[in-house]
Amino acid sequence: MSNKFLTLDQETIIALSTPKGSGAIAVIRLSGDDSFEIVDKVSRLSANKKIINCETHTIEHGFIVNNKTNSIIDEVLFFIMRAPRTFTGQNTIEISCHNNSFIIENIINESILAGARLAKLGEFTQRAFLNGKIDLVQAESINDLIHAQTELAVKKSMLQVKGSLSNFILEIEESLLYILALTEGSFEFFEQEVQDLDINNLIKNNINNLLEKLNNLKNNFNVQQQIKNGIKISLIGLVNAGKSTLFNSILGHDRAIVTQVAGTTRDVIESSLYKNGNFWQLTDTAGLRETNDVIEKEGITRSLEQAEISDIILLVVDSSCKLTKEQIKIYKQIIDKYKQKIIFVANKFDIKDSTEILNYLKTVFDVNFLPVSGKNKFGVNLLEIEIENIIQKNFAELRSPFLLNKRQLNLIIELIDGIKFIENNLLKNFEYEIVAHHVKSLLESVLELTGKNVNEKMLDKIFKDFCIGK
Ligand SMILES: Nc1nc2c(ncn2[C@@H]2O[C@H](COP(=O)(O)OP(=O)(O)OP(=O)(O)O)[C@@H](O)[C@H]2O)c(=O)[nH]1
Ligand SMILES: [Mg+2]
Repeated sequence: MSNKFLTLDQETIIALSTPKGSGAIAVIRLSGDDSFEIVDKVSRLSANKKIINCETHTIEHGFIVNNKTNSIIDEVLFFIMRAPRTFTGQNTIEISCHNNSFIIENIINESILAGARLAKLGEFTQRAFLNGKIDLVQAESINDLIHAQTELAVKKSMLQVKGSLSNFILEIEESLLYILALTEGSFEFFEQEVQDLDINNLIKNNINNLLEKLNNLKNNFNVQQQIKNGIKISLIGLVNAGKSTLFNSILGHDRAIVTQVAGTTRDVIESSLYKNGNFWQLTDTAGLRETNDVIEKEGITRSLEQAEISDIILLVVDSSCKLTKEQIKIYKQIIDKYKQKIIFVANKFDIKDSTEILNYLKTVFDVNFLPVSGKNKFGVNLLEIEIENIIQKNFAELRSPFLLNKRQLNLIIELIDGIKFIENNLLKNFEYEIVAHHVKSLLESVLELTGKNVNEKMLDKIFKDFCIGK
């Protein structure tokens, strides 16, 4: 379905579609009714014909020329695609040229002189949406696909581009339409109590099923974010426990400063790495302890914030010496709050490697510690496997073939609240006319998800997240 109610500006747009930087070839894309005429003005085909007369979906060899000086700017290939069988639904040409910033600039400038204009952020995808080639969630998925940080996110975004989330939303839309039909149908049975009760139950069951589906989606959002943006892993522990040493050891280079002075790390240090197709956002933090030092205090506040927002905490304990009561208390506070996402690490195991130490830690904290040495890398491999296992476990729990973004999540939450309101307030009192009214407004929110019901301002906001040339 095309979204004709939104204005689609018909100007021909142009942008570099490949990333700036080194590489042999760059692709410049034009889209719009006049693409062929415009490129004809700035080009000369080897086959001595005009692009406007070429077959659709063919490639032609030729040159881009400077009209003023009549000199050749570059030798290029033209990929000619006629509407509507194109990504944007409009006449499209992709010019494959040599990847040199002067050449690219000249080709774009010449085309602008010939009648094109520079594309805005995400404007190609926006046109694909406005021409009904894709819906809004598919458009957003293209952006997600480009920015996907993990292999799994690539797979999910790809499914989404193909319509997995759109199909889910369609199911929601159908469920709501069914509930609407039931409520509207029930006006007629208003006097007959038995039928009324049956219908009431039927509506209730349908509402419950819908709520379950939506709630699952909402609850999975955290894991979805991990798949999308990578997994936040932070090293938390007392001063001098060896966090920075272990951090460097996992990263494979000396990123954080390590000294024997307690309180060396004063701020959150972030670094990322790819492991088995996953993106780890690793953070080293300031060691925890009681202190009056203002800077250190602020550092510790930040460490605790990291613990809160992390997906996985590596709780690092110096296993070479016994802990004081105070120190145990500090660790226990973290454990009480975040036990589910902690990996317990007995560091400096090279100093005293005995099961006695592990037993001691087990008695104190009632959990098993993984022995490692950040210094000589003993056990670091096993620790990484343990991290990977937790990631896989988290990901396995998420069965949905799509990932939401914040806009979509907010609309899902809106839907959940609206449905709950119907269930708790209206259905009990058999107020079907009001129920119908509310279901209708929920349907509007659903349409907003796929973009069948969005205004231009919102669209601009969504497409602003895209890069130029997309
Ligand atoms: N023997 C041994 N020493 C270690 C190990 N890890 C760290 N150390 C030493 O312990 C001291 C503190 O190490 P850091 O990595 O700076 O400890 P930290 O936890 O980051 O300390 P703060 O930043 O002060 O909180 C340094 O002298 C390190 O060389 C280890 O696995 N074995
Ligand atoms: Mg440190």
